[in-house]
Amino acid sequence: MHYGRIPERKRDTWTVTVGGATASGDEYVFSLDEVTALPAVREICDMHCATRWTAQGIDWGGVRARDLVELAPPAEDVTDALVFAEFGYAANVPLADLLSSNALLVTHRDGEPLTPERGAPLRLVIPHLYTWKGPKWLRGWNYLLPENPDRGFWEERGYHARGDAWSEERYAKRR
Ligand SMILES: Nc1nc2c(c(=O)[nH]1)N[C@H]1C(S)=C(S)[C@@H](COP(=O)(O)O)O[C@H]1N2
Ligand SMILES: [Mo]
Repeated sequence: MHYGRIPERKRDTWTVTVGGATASGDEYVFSLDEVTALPAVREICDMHCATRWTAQGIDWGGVRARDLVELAPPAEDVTDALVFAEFGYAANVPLADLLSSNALLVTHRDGEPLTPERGAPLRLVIPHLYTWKGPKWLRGWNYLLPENPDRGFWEERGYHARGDAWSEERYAKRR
């Protein structure tokens, strides 16, 4: 389930851009081959959508998001990332969650390449966060400094900045 269209862009022209407050100040652009050259990992986990459905035992294959963070490190003060997809979908993800060993840049499901519908060629999966924190058709992220107000698609509409599924962090608190 997602908002909007499914992109048709080809695998060989797909890039992943890491920018915003990087340590070097540079923006990094990776080809899909560079991303998938990172050590392969496979992980079985559940998906929790904030609208209260859960899908159990999904078998994801990909690489660790933290391995890409290592190639494109954030500046010292960075607390969060705005992770974005093709066509403007984006989600706020705390850096600590992006660095968790379970945070995957997924290319496969059940051992097969992702289908376009499921986010091909690349999607972010962070199992302990609500699924809206995992953009399908991932195009990269921007590191955010604490004073940076950039918000994702759902965060802009009142949803939680972290979105931990086990603490049921669906909505941002009103002040
Ligand atoms: N690009 C993009 N990624 C997205 C979304 C979206 O609207 N656009 N929806 C999110 C939400 S709310 C859910 S529940 C899951 C659904 O993933 P599925 O289609 O594999 O079930 O995708 C997430 N990733
Ligand atoms: Mo969702």
